[in-house]
Amino acid sequence: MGRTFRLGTMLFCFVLTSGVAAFAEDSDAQAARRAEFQKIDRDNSIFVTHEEMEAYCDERFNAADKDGDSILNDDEVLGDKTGGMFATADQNKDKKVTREEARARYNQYFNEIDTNKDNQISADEYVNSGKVSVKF
Ligand SMILES: [Ca+2]
Ligand SMILES: [Ca+2]
Ligand SMILES: [Ca+2]
Repeated sequence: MGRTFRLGTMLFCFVLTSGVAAFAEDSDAQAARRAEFQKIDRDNSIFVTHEEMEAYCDERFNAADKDGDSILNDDEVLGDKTGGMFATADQNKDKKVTREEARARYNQYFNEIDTNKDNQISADEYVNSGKVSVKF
């Protein structure tokens, strides 16, 4: 029994170190993307669905919407780090971003990243999307 336990522990350590090694090969930007992906993938299914992306959009939107009127004005968009995605979400250029505009932008982004068009984003699609400069 002790032997089985030791073998199990060794196996566990091996999996652990190889996991760490895999992560170590990521560049900083990729590691950041991977961490972001894990945040969006709420149920840890290793795929991000449209629903999860929309939930993430709402979360970011609510955090940016300081006065809670469901519209992001210029200050709210550019005033904090959430800029990026929301700054390009303003379709009609009235310097306000509605929740619908924000969701539309995230949806567009989702479709850009979903390179194999299976309506889910895999970790690899996310990390290697070539959109590393896009800030959510
Ligand atoms: Ca998921
Ligand atoms: Ca607002
Ligand atoms: Ca996909």
